[in-house]
Amino acid sequence: MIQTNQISDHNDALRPAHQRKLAPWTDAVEHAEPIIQKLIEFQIAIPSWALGTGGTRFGRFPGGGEPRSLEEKIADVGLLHALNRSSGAISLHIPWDIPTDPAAIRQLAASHGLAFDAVNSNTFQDQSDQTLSYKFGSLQHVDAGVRQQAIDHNIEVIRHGVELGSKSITVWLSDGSCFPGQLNFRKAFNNALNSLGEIYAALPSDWKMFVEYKAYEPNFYSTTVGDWGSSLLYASKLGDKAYTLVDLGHHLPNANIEQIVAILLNEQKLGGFHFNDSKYGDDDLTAGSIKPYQLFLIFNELVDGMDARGMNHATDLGWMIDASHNVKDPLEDLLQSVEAIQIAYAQALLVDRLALEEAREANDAVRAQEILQDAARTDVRPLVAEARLRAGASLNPLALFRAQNIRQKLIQERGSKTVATGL
Ligand SMILES: [Mn+2]
Repeated sequence: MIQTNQISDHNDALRPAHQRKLAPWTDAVEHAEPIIQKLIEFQIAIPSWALGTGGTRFGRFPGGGEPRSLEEKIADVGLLHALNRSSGAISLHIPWDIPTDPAAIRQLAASHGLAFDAVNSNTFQDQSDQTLSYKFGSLQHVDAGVRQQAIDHNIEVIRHGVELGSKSITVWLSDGSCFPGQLNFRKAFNNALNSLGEIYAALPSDWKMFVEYKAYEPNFYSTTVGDWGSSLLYASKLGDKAYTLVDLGHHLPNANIEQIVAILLNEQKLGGFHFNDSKYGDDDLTAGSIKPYQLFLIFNELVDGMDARGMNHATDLGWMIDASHNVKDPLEDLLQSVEAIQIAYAQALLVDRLALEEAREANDAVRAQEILQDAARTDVRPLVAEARLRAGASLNPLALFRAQNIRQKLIQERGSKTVATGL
């Protein structure tokens, strides 16, 4: 939908202003170049369910032109990637996105320069053709038959992922309880662990399993994988291919997520990341829209912890957005999220780590704060834009999206009443 010449025309018009903003950085080329290169390499996967308007239990207000099929979801992510060259992967959700012709789907994704990120299983709702219900849980369920059905589903998800070239499965369980006394916590834990063990045994040798935790919702009294401690426990018991996945919205208020990240990296058990932002809970808001300083502090620990282990920032962890909210155009929201993530990452790369360590060794809390905030208050947007320019993307993806009336075109093509599958 976006042609190369549209991007280059757009960039030509913006280039003089961009060069002026970039000029201060060209004096610090040694500083800027490695950051630009890392930004070019850094790709953030887009989940298939973020392409439609989200909703709440009170209602949903779709904006029109939503993708009606897996092919159209891939086209939407391809469009994002053409605009920013930083969204080069899509994460599918089974059964919402079952590929009927995997070879064709792979080819379509490749034509947009997209890879397949983690596949996601779904045992938090019942499908119409399903024999047993997940009302009271899935992998933790008191009934072995329900557990087996959930295990079989997860293994089927792995099989779909293999066909697409995916290398990981994310298991998020809504399992838990709503009322005190409802659940035997120890039995639920052991049932979930045994079920996860059967799924783990079906992993191909080069695959990873991400165990995602969430504090509450849809269960409101207990969640069987409710925090990073229980996720780490499951992942540790399962084996080397199992990792904890951190979703920013899945914590209780004021949790110190940057500290969690640091410890998980130290234990070599951080596998993947779901970006979003929130004010109250799992709000699914645009990354960086509420707490950009927290996002920076998290990236500061990510960079520090990955560097301490000699990890490749771009490839050694799974990076994904997980958000689906109610009022914005989903594609515009995703462009904003990707840019917010890139900004936080670039700022974290600016941190003077030697000076920070010296300040820590001297118990100089004032100096340590100055070092962090010096990086966090630096406007790195020219670097992010330069990375886009060099990668063949748009200098200002959001402006180009609007200038090309892309949403209006999608509505013309797909209709104003379309609902993305799964939502
Ligand atoms: Mn998530």
